Amino acid sequence: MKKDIVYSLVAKELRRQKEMIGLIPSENTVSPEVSRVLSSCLSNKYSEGYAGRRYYEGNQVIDQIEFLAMDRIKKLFAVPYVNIQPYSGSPANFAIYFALMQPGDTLMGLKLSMGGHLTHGHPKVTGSGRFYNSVQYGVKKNARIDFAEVEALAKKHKPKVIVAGNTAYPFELDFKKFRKIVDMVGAWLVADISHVTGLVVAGEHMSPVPYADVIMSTTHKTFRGPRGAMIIVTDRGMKRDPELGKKIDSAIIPGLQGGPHNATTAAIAIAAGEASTAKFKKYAQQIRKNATVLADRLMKNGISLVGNGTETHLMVIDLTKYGPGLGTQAAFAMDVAGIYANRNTVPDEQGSPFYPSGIRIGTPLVTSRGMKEREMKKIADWIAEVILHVKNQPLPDDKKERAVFLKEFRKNALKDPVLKKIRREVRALTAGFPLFQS
Ligand code: DSN
Repeated sequence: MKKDIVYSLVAKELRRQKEMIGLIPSENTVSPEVSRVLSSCLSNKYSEGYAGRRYYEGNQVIDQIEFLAMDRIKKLFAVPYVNIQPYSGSPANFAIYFALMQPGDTLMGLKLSMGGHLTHGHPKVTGSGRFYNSVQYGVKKNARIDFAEVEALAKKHKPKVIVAGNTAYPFELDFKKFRKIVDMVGAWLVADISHVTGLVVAGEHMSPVPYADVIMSTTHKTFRGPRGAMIIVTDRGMKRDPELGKKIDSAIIPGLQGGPHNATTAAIAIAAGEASTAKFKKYAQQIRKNATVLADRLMKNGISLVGNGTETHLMVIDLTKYGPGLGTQAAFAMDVAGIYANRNTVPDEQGSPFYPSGIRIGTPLVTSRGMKEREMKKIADWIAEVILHVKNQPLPDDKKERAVFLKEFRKNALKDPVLKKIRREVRALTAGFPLFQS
């Protein structure tokens, strides 16, 4: 029988990941143990309901796995309640809103263009922006959250929920400051720590546990688990509403989802076990060390960063000084050179969300591959070389000209000798750092 082409596509993708340097800060590479349970027989089973109270038979073992995953997460964060069934971060955030708000209630979150997330109330095009009255706060000139604005907006709009969370914010989130404001207006504090969970459990980022009522996190990213999510209710949240855990559970099923993905549940249990080790603590420390070295070296090479650096695993390269919208060309050229990242808006963006002036990069994946400070310096030098190589090719203002320009830019980049040279050097480096490591 002819082999299904899907297998060769998967092999092609594996080769791409192995040969390239992955700097998308929300991506990571899981341990072989997490990978193994993800492709296990657990995918065959339906388990609507919760451990110990299912709508389907045959869940004796699945129940044990779900209890184990929940216990491990509860221990890791020292919290009383967790739901590990959300399919991913976006539905998990929606489930929290579903449990805490009525349509039309006010939701406050960080603007997407300044490092927030679509589900934090991005207006018009998202569910969170359409079903709720969304009020968005921003960052100051130094790229740090403007807490004076958060306080003023909270007092004016009396939100039901304030989200402290981000996807492209390079600094530590100060949950204590959020709590103070939340208490002034009687809102719920929801911490979306998807990006920094691994750092939080390792003590490398302020923990939201003492301050937030509810915490949401995806389970991949710095946590190094499977694609999934969890919702935690803290002691504070349970004290305020002893039914809150049950409300979250009902928001997930029957509110928004059907059966949980049991292979993911098992992989979360494995990842939680891994995250509780001294080895993981070292790993999280190295993620931050690597990010600091990468940031410093980029700036030494003349590359500007939003907020001039990082306190976490990520940073945003600011290309505004080369003219608006260079993010598209620079990210494409980096990809050709063997380094993949994502183009991103910068605060006070002069380009547009689709053609922004920034590139977001981070270190979780390269750290999982065992890369350290020495490699970060090399990577920074390569990124700088690419950016300086394409910096004089800004995007035309005219829409029609833009499409023609980009087509030509991409065609030329694919055969550009400078980018090809870097790609060869990148391939030589990545060969020494296996993709899957325990
Ligand atoms: N897509 C994720 C990220 O890249 O940060 C957030 O959902």
